[in-house]
Amino acid sequence: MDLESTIVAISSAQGYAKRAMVRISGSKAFSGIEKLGVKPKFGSVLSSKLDIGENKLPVLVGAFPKNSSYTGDQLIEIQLVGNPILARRLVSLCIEATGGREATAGEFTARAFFSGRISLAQAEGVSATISASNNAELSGAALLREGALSKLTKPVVSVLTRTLALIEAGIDFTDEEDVEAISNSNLNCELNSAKESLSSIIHHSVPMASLRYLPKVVLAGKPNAGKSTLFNYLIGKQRVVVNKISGTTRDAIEEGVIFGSVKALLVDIAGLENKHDNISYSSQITAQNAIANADLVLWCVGPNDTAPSANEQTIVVKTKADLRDQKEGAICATTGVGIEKLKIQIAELLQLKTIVNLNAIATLPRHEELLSVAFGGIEGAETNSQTPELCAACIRDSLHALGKITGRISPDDVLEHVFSSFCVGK
Ligand SMILES: Nc1nc2c(ncn2[C@@H]2O[C@H](COP(=O)(O)OP(=O)(O)OP(=O)(O)O)[C@@H](O)[C@H]2O)c(=O)[nH]1
Ligand SMILES: [Mg+2]
Repeated sequence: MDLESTIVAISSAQGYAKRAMVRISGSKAFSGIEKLGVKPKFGSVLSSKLDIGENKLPVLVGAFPKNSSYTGDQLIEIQLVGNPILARRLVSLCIEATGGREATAGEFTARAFFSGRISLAQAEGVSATISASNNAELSGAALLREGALSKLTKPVVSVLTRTLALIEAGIDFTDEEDVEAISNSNLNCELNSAKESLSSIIHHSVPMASLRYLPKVVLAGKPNAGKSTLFNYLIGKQRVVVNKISGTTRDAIEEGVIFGSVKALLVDIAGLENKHDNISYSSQITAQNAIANADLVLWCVGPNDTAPSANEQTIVVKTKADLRDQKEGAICATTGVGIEKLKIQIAELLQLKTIVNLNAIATLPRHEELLSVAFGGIEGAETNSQTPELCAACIRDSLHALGKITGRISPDDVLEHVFSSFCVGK
């Protein structure tokens, strides 16, 4: 991995936006920006103008000195108007001025790791934060960024390192029969304590991917109950056909919606009925499957339908308030009456269902594999506790795997694998 070149990239999201950001990191970052006519001060943000093509554009330039920047090297952040063509032109100008090159995916964070600013697990937390799609994922990513996994595995590493040192000392002193570096019972006790700690970490961890799961909210009820009208209202566009003829919806249609702070998949399905022709039969099966897989059912009840009882999986929604004598607690999806209250009710129920155990540690597939290898190493050491050389080799395997979590023992290919999942500019 080339750590010498000065690197440049657009660090803001792709496409048009209010603002865009271009970042430069490396030893030529300051001299480069000065060549473009801007004289930034360390640790401050300067308002200036840059000649990017035809016009002088107002920009904000933040300058972070070596050792106190994100990357650990000189870092310049230029904010400009969010036009992607101008941002690309600025990248080219900066590359020319610094003699650098365009950054590859995750290279800014990779530099932060190589300069010792962050551990590998923390770098992975940065990537997870960028791609988080809900609160649960954000909390998981925050724990990764704070290095929770590295902190938790640290005591296990100390026990194993100490035990390994004693076993190795024992091997060195094999000639001196009265010297016993570690007794068999102490060895087993240390290995058991390391195993229990690691088992507890594994037990309390949840795969990051499982936090990405979007709860399914299904609109069910009799035909013509007003499900599709409510679906369109909740997603904010005319996505599905609405008609007074009952049996209009045949397929299950899904759209992403945010209820409060929970992102969910809203599903519109066919009205439930006892028809036996071929098409109805398939759409009834589709509808029943959707209900069976729902995290929450919004059971829509028209003015003439009978209401099922509500439970923690079902909210009974009385539709078409305008056509009812008793309007109390009913919604109207053509005018929006009562829907804000319904959304709050949905959000509260979803929040309960998607609650994350704050003590749980979010792990990426790489961590799961390494934790399992480390655990296997300790088990191997226990099995071979009577044979010091084999026992030591197993402990070394375990330590090696734990070291890879924080990145202390990391070959280049692992690092490239980790940072390639980042976006360019981060
Ligand atoms: N007056 C009034 N009409 C409504 C309301 N909501 C829906 N409708 C009408 O009721 C009819 C059926 O609405 P849909 O949303 O298609 O009902 P659905 O439950 O999806 O029906 P299926 O797809 O056949 O199961 C349409 O003519 C809607 O315009 C409402 O709140 N008030
Ligand atoms: Mg419908």
